[in-house]
Amino acid sequence: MKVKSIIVIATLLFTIKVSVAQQAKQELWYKQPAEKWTDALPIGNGRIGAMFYGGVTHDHIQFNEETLWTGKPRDYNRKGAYKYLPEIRELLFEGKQKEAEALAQKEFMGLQSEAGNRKAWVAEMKEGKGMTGNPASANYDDKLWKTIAVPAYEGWETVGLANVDGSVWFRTTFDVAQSWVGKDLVLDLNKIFDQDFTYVNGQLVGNTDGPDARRYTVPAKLIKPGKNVIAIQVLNYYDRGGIGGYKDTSKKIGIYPVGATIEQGVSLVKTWKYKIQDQNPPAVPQYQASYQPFGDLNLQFAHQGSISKYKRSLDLATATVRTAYQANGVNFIREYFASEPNQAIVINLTADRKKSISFTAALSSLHQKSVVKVLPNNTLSLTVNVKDGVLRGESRLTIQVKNGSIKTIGEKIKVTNADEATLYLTAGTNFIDAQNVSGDPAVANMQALTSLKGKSYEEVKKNHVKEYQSYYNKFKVNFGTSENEILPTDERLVKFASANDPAFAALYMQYGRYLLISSSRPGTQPANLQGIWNDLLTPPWGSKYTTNINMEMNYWPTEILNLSPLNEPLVKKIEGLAKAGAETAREYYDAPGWVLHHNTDIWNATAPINASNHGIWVSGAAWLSQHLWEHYAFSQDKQFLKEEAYPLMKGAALFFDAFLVKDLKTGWLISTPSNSPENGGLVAGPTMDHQIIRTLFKNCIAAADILGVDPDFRNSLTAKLKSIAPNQIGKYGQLQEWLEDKDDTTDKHRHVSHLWGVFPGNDITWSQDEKLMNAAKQSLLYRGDEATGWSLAWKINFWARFKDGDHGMEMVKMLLKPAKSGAGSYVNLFDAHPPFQIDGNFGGAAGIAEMIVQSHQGFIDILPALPTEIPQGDVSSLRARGGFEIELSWKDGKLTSLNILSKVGGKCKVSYQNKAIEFDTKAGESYKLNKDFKF
Ligand code: FUC
Repeated sequence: MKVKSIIVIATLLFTIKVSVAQQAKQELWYKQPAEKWTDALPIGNGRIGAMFYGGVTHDHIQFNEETLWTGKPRDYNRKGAYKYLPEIRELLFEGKQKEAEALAQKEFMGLQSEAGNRKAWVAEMKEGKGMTGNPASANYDDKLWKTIAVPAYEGWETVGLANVDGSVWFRTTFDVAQSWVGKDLVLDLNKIFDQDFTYVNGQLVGNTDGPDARRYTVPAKLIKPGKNVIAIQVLNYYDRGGIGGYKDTSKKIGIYPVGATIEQGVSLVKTWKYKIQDQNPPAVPQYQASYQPFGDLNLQFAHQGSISKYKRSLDLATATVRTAYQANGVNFIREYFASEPNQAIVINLTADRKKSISFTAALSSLHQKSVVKVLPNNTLSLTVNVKDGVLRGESRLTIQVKNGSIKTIGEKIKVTNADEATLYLTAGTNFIDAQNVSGDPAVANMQALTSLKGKSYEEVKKNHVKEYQSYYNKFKVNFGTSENEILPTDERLVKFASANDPAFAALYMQYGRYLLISSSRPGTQPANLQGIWNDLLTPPWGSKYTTNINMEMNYWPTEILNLSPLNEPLVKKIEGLAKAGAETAREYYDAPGWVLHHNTDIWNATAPINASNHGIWVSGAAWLSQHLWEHYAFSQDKQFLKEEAYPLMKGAALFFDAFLVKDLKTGWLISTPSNSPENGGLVAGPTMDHQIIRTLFKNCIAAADILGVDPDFRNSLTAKLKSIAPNQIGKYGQLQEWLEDKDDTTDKHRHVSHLWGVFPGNDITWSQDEKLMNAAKQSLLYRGDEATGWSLAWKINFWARFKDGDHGMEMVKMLLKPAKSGAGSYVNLFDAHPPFQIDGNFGGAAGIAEMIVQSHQGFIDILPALPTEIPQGDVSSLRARGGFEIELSWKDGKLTSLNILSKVGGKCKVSYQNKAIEFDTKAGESYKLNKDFKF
């Protein structure tokens, strides 16, 4: 072989090796299928999302469509609530917090949805509607009833009655010894969700509605020696149902003589008989609506023989999930992705031996009202109607095969001996916008299927990858290679806290970007508490939008991590909220502009919800306005500032212009009534509000200057700005959370709201006020490190701003530890609050970026908080305020090269450690600096 060709081969080999290494860095992978939902791998096109379990003989694909929610367009505002505002304020000024909260709870909370007729339904259930005979009676024949494990503290949903609310009868027997005769007995069932009518030998012995423990006395006269019968009618209105027993499962439910103990009695922990009486309980009033799962696609494969070489993976570079394995000597590959151009979930099944693809595909849904139908051309449709709401969905599954046969059997599609099969799953709802639900759910399906006509799988995949990479490829990160890179992701996660694996942190950044691209594409709804992934009918916190931190955290990575277009859904949402929030401003505060309290949903709810001790927090609109301003600050897009951002920001500022009141004691302008998110109850003047409002006013003043508009408004804000209550340092050297110096240094609350000014705000910075910065740091030290998932992520950002990269890295390790019962990350690296909440993924990704570059102090700060454990790396293209894109590399913890691309021209100020330079730039030009910070 000639020398030249050896070199060519060597180069080729090297290239292959390098690209494989890069590939590995951007992959989550596992040696086994998912057992739980949080093991499964997520995909999404911003509108449709899915979770893949990757089982060999049974693959489960759970999917969502982002507009399927409970509820309907309605007025959430309590009319004339503003009449109570002066009295609530007065009570707070007088220090009567409890009285203020009580009045606010009564007169100031939003309106709930309508309640069903509980009384009538309970009467019907008691009369035995839907049952034959009287199931309470001792000699009732329950032979044909099914069986269920009792108790189930997490609800009957977890032991076979998934998705059941309503009335269910339970029956069992217990044996009574001769020695018990003549004694009263205690029937201890502890928790029942939600209401019960409990009978022994046909006689009612207890009826409780609500959370109280069920410990009923059974009179001796009801008991006979030998077999006795317990029958319980359980009425469940919402969420988990059934006989719960004890949370601590070492404690038993059972029956025993009065004066004895459960250990001396008969355990009732066993299999009981049950019968569902009715599944339509009356609606429970809700403040806001919940995001809903859509359906499930189940694939059943006819594999014979042993299975080997199993691998389940998610390639972040192409947004493609893959399951690969060998069965009976044949290599099978399944590829799954969510196409934005073709609005479909696409699943491609191949094998390296012809005629090997045989399976059945079926659709189902948790929704009680759901129907699967067979349509022409081997297509299935699944239609769903949400309970307690007006939204309907339709999904379609169609399959294309190469060779082999395809037919429908019953409501399933059966593919036999194909060489290859491609499944297209589409979905739509009747949601058009928060006021309009007149859409046709079939339209999205038909459009998607039409767009797919005549296209090969390869073409569809190529278009998907191209569109996805138009976002994903904008940013690259490399923190070097580490030994653990070769490990499956779940094993790597276990080791991360104690191993040197900075590359895993880089992967986590890219995973955050992947999740945001997958859940928030232009034209879709913003990412909610779970992005777009949810498999529960009653998800935690409704899987909606909490605006006192969580919704905003979802959008922290967009600007810095070069995903700016993904803000579009947030901006559109803010427009909707501003309309709804104007009504809330009028009804609650008799004020102009718009206001948003601590939560919202798909219907743009803006009124206070839940409880007055945390639901009355007024700064949602102002905080969201910061995102509008930041979008301008990073992009310098004046048209956006003029047409979209400024009118919304102005509306938020107009509200506070009217809302702020003079504090009688200090003379400062304060925000009242409000709350330091979820800590300390209803108060006058929480620090966070003042930081947010001050920032809003400053940004509005700057925007009005840039746009040359509204001089009077600008002047009025400038005048008020000086009077807003300032940040204060308290007696423990802490930054005060409240107006008064009343912080508790042992308070470990997950919210660290008064540090908003440090991050995401810039109300407190090193260059403006070192003392305040140190006080803020002291407050964070008092709060401690332990926290929920999103709170850990927030703390990464704080430590980055405090310029303590090593403490930041400690927090990264806490976020990236296996979530067993506490905070951390699940097997699929979803953030665990717990439970799953996606904000931590986004906040964590943004926090690592803040360690590399910051730009909130009027200059670009290079490597401001580099952790010792990330000694080398290269990054392109992080974005900085002023319209700059930064490419940099470092080695041994020191900058080795820096390239700054100026997108729009103008002055650039950069600083690295104690070096700083300032230079003029031209739009489109790059400026290279060496390690000594010289051109
Ligand atoms: C806020 C937080 C909770 C949770 C919820 C969704 O209320 O305080 O921890 O994240 O939002």
